[in-house]
Amino acid sequence: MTAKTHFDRVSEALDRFRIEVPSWGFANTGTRFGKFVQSGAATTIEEKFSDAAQVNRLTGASPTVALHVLWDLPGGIADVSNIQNLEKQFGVRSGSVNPNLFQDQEYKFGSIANPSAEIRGRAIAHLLDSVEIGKALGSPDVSLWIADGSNYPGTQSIKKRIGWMEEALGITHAALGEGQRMLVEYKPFEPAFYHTDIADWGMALELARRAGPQAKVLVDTGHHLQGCNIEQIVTWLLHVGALGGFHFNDRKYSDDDLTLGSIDPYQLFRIFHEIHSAGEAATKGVAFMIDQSHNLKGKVEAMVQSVVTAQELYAKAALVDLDRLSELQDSCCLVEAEECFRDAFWQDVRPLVRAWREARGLPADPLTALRESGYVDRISRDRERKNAGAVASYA
Ligand code: RM4
Ligand code: MN
Ligand code: MN
Repeated sequence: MTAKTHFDRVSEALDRFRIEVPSWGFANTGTRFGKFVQSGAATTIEEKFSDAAQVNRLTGASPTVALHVLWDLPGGIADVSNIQNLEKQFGVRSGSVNPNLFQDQEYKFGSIANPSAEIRGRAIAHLLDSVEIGKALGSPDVSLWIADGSNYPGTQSIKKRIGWMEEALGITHAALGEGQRMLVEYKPFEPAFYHTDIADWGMALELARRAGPQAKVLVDTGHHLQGCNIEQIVTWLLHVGALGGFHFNDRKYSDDDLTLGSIDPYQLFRIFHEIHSAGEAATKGVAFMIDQSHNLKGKVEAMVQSVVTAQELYAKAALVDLDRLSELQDSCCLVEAEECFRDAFWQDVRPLVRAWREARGLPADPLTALRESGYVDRISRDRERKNAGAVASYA
């Protein structure tokens, strides 16, 4: 393959690559032990939009920002016009709408899987509000993370809770508009530590299936038990037409929400390889989203770094010679096949990505451009006083 071909492949891949940034990735977030407050962290939805727009300006790849209903639209549907004004003001659009069924005191024993019919009803009402918010904003995806579960064996009926979830998701699906989707996320642990009601992709897939054709599965890369082969799950979900999207982040131990590709870039490369090899038609609707919380790194810098890393790994995966790999696999030439695969991973695509950025009128080095823009210094000054009052303690 010539250098020209490599550039073409990288350009083609990057021209279509979009990754959504999470509003909560710009705010003060932390661990369950506390928060390290950053003077530049976003304290309002306006500041979150401003930061998201800055990331998009530098990378050209993140035109949408995911919203968390309770944090970003505390007034519900009444806040939609405010969001629409921010979209106009900052030039980035609303992305997935994320209901919040984990924060309120009433959800101590669950939301849509709570034994109390009254609490389940409130959770369903919030899901329906989120669907309406999505319609009003014109954002296609309502993205559900159900935090329900229990901490001790025998304390809850796993079976009854399945039925309650089926009911709630069916009702939510029935309210979806045309073209609107419902993404079902899974997670094996945390906040509950004995059982999580939607613990893995099998449960998410079955619940999505029963809810209806507009329900798909969302794969959060941090939501698996150690050693899980995530790319195999991705391939299966693509095979059955049920892959809705991703929440990208990296992890070393649990749901660490570290910068994507920071611990195991080869894993993200392998996931992107499955996306590339499935072909454009099969992966058209698959939403790429970042779900990270930067506890120690600067928020905007970390987000730019994440988008850039995702672009690089996506570009690398586009360099796998799929025809040759397929022949080698079929003839069981194991070492040659592995080397063909690894060859793409070990290519330094950064000069090609840089050339692509320049060709598209984008800064050649987004992180340097961010530093030179003075944006982080400015927001750190402007927001310092507001952040000084932020709550940092654990207890
Ligand atoms: C969860 C999950 C959800 C995200 C929340 C903040 O672990 O990943 O997608 O909305 O965190
Ligand atoms: Mn997630
Ligand atoms: Mn998570």
